[in-house]
Amino acid sequence: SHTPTPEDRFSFGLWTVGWQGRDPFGDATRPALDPAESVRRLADLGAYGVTFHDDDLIPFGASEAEREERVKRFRQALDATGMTVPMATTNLFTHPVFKDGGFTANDRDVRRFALRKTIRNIDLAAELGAKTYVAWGGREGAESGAAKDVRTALDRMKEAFDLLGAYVLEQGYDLRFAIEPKPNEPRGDILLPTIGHALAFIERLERPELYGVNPEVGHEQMAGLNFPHGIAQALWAGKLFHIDLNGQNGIKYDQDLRFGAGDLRAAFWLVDLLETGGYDGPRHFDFKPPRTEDLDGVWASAAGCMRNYLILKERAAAFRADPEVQEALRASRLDELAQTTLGEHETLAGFLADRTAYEEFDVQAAVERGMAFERLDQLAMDHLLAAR
Ligand code: 3MF
Ligand code: MG
Ligand code: MG
Ligand code: MG
Repeated sequence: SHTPTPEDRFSFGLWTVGWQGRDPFGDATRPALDPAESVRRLADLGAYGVTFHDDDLIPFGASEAEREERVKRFRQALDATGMTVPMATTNLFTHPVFKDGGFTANDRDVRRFALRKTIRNIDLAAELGAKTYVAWGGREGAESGAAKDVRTALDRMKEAFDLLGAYVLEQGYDLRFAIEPKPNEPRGDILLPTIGHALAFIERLERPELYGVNPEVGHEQMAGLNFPHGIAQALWAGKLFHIDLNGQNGIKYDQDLRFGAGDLRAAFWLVDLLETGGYDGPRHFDFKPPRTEDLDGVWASAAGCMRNYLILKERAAAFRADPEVQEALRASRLDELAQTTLGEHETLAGFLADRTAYEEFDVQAAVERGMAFERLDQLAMDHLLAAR
């Protein structure tokens, strides 16, 4: 069925449906949404969770009393609908104080403020039952070469994540961090620009097991990268803690289209991978309903994200179940890729002595063997377009 239910584990950021359409060239085209109303509407549409930045829920600089009131209203909406909060995050990019970053701002007092702002929201995230804390370093970067000493900035980034990890352990929270890479926008260049950069950074932290990644479809595609390949490597490393699903048309500004718009074939392979690759986290949408839409359009766009995921899930399952596809996979020797290159008990000495591996290897025969990938990919196309 293409109708979402809570078992599908779809979640949305409050900032997605709540986006008012303000962009670098134009003012808001939609009114602000009450977070409690977003919770109810998303629950009605079949989502199971909502996520938030501290500032989505509690305006920056709000009084203690206002903070309590806002959190109370949000909790009531969660309780009334059964919606969960699987993830939360910190806004370290909107307020002008973060113009040069949060964890890696050149100004030390700004870095200390950013850490305290983050810790404050980690407490709320834990209170609301979140299991993942996302960190997108939107302003951690530069527009010019001498402005940021990147090696030193990475020391400060490591210091920040090590400190946050120590805090979570000390508090006994059941919470892991997911770093969200992005190559650029709003900074000219952002630190930890891709999944690969983030994975390498994590291994330098004091407790790498506490940290994974939250890749976003459009962010990798802005850099011209293959998103399903990036996700496969994150899964392979055991680091896919969370995911931001949306749509993007190639290398250009961060489009945040609804999931399934943009590169549809990448979306097909992504869903195929998520559904068969052992990912059991939320299917989280980080998109922006275009500013042409009124509120009805916002909910249509949100519903479209989930519907497209479920359609692609059905199409990918049909592809995998098709006997002709299974035969085509064998013809392309995917089963052979799954065999180790050396035999189970083969020693290095035995390998070096195997004349068939080199001296007697029939190079020409291997050259002449076609890989049959085109037939395989056409079968995928047929399934994606429901022509089979
Ligand atoms: C920007 C993003 C961010 C992050 C968010 C959660 C505003 O391109 O993708 O959305 O996803 O901060 O960490
Ligand atoms: Mg984004
Ligand atoms: Mg985006
Ligand atoms: Mg995102």
